[in-house]
Amino acid sequence: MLAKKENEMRALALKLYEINAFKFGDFKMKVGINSPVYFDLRVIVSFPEVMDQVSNLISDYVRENNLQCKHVCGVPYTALPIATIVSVRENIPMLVRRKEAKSYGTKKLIEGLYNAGDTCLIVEDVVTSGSSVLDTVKDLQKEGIVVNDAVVVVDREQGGHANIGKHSVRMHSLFTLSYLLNVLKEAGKIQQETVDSVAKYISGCQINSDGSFVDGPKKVVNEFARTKMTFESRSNLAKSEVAKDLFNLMASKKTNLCLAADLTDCEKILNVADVCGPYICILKTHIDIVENFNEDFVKNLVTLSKKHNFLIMEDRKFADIGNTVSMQYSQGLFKIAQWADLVTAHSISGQGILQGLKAGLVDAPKKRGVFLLGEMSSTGNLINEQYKEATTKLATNNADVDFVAGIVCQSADCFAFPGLLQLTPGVKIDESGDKLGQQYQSPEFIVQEKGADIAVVGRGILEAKCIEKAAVLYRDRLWAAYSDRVAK
Ligand code: 5BU
Repeated sequence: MLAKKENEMRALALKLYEINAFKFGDFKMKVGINSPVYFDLRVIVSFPEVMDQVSNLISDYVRENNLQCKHVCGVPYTALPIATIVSVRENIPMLVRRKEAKSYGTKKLIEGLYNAGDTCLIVEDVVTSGSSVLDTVKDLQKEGIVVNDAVVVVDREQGGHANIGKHSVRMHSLFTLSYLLNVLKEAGKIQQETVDSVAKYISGCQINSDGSFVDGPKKVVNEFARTKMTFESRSNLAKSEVAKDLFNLMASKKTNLCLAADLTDCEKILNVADVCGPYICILKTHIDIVENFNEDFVKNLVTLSKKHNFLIMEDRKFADIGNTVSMQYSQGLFKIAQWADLVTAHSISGQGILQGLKAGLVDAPKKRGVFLLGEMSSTGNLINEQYKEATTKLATNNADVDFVAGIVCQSADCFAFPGLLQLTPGVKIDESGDKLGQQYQSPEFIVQEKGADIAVVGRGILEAKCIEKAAVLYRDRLWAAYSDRVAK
């Protein structure tokens, strides 16, 4: 029985990781310093089986530990649906705490039928300092309701248990952060160094319920700052299989150069691929500018990609509804899904773009991935901060993140998750732009100041007297810039 429960807990822990309910990286926290681990259990509403398991475990916990309560109340908002299921399943009437009192009508903070002196159990998703649980406790207490217990899904072990205990409320947790780290490590999802650096961070960052640090503010090093990590260590955190491969390919081949083979003749593209292949990690195409496209061309390109060990990216910038994208990706003259390891896509149509691309692979399941466009290099482009943020969210927080290998953007602040790659176009040693709005930055600036993991270079190489020499020069300068970045 106990072993069965333990297996259930482990499976759920892995599932939570898989659906991105928690992840490792460099995340801004309410308390002002960045955390290497971030929980976002809001996603579980999209996974009914996970909702069911989480609520079941809470129900079981309440019953098995004989926690007495007349009501159950979820801390708004994430825990509300969980509390609702527990309420219905255990037949315990629910109370709903409003975040703000209504400005009309009854102005009540607590909805539901209760009497002063009633007991209420609190349900919460994640506890850091415990302040959100305590806010709910205070509002219930104002109404004369007694709170003895709070059951939380995850305890980040940063002081919440003690802070809540100081207010005579017992905090129980299904998972502690240490438990989750151990399960992931045993399942081979993360390395011991990840466990150690999170543990170091957590022990140095204990928080009081008012948000201040227990031993005063300390310098806590977050070893998960994306731009400080090596490609090898980031490959462990990638959700996309292609991204994992690409991180390893870059590390072993020592190149973060992507060549934009913007030429209109098949033979010329194949020649460039053969000459520059040894120095690049990706060869990027615009297949719709090719004049003499034929199936042999893509076959030969794939052969060269194997010979020289690079990936092929079709810079198609998909931007339609899922159904159309699915056809554009897999059918028509180009049959992109057949030969391109990676494609680019605008995030404009939302999750449908990812679903559409995935649907395009149904008949030919292959290791494929997408780079979403978070920013552009051209002057006057219309992408704003809000759009950029929404793109990052799409890349990190939905059911299809295993298809997202990275983001095309111009700056390190676009995203924090180290398992994604930043691909940055607009790179040239001679930084003057072109006549049509392209803007260039130097290899060093783009990698060290702008956070690029992979730099896209087109005309900087294609227009050089000797394309091979130019490819070597860009490869060397970009790799040196990356090596310096992670060494600092
Ligand atoms: P260039 O010759 O180095 O300027 O080529 C840059 C390539 O990157 C080219 O294929 C563009 O289509 C592509 N690109 C870009 O330049 N800027 C962007 O923001 C995006 C793609 Br997205």
